[in-house]
Amino acid sequence: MRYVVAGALLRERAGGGRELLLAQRSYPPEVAGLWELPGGKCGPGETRAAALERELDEELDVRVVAGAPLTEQVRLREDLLLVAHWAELVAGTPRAVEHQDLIWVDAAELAALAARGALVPADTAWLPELTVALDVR
Ligand code: 9L3
Ligand code: MG
Repeated sequence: MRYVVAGALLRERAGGGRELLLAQRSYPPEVAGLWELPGGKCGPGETRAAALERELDEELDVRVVAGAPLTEQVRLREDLLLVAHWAELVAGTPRAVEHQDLIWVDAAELAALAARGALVPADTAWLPELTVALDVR
């Protein structure tokens, strides 16, 4: 089994509450313009944590430490499983190196994006877990 690992980065929003980083895909055409948790494929022999830390360095130019996995996993293909981990930002400010754009969303903004079909379909599996994390106060 090969893995694609995506990162859930949370931060405190000024004025209260939490927000989640979403990245807007620029390829392939089926999902270009849709928002995802950033990440990518694990290399051969690479741990999922190491792959996530490398991918977010490449895609966002930040240093992160991968934390616990989210519960939901999504079968993308017979041999490809999409997983997500919480990630802690340790250095840098995310910038869109490979994506069209980045946004930080609260629970209501995440729900609004989902309602208009603006999320990468596979990533909607994490909506319940992400919403709970964003709603904690
Ligand atoms: N994918 C889906 N949701 C995500 C990520 C990071 C990736 N949050 C899918 C899109 C591609 C495949 O996984 O089909 C590999 O991702 P990438 O290496 O193109 O980012
Ligand atoms: Mg990627």
